[in-house]
Amino acid sequence: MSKFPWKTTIAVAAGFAATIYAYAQAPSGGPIGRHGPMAQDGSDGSMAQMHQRMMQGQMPEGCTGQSMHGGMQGGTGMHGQRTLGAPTMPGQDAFGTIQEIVQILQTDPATDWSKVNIAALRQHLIDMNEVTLKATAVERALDYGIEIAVTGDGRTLEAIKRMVPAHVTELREIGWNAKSEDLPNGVKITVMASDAQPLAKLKALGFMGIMVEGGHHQPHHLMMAKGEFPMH
Ligand SMILES: [Cu+2]
Repeated sequence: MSKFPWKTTIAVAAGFAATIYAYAQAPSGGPIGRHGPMAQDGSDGSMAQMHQRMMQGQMPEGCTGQSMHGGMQGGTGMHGQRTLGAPTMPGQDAFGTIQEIVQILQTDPATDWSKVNIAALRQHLIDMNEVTLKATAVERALDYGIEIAVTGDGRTLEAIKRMVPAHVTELREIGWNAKSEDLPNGVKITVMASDAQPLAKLKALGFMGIMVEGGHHQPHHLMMAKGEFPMH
């Protein structure tokens, strides 16, 4: 596989996926897809702003109040059935993620199409799928931390080698006492407990909970699509 700049591209797979997934489905209960998965109303284009709104639980501009929690509001019938209108589901989370990014790029007049690289984003989303759904994670409690052997073969192993060490680097940047080392068929992560990350929490989080810490994927995906990650 190509060498992608995963050092700066880190994980947080599930958190990302969940956020975008929720976002993409936002209009599910509303009256007939008044807005698509993302800023089809032409609003925004700034990932930073969008991310901020997502974190605040707000909707894209132009959306009405029923979307984010629409399933339980507006379009819900007496017995809980949704009011169905135009479909909004993109089909797959990765498909919806790319669709959203393309829409953002299309609504941003500053997009430099000579640099846009959707294929790179797709490869990263395949990595995320492999690591999230197919990697084997064997967790072992240490006296003051947790050790996780993350292994796989073929495409899964490639994804582990790209994503896991890069994520551990990101964890260190946010203050975690974490390290990774190569295994023949994967990567071993060691995370030591701290006041902020007590042992019980690390054990509870386990591999995927630790992988979603941070929240770098959304902005990184847009950067990848824009071709703004240096290849190395
Ligand atoms: Cu990602």
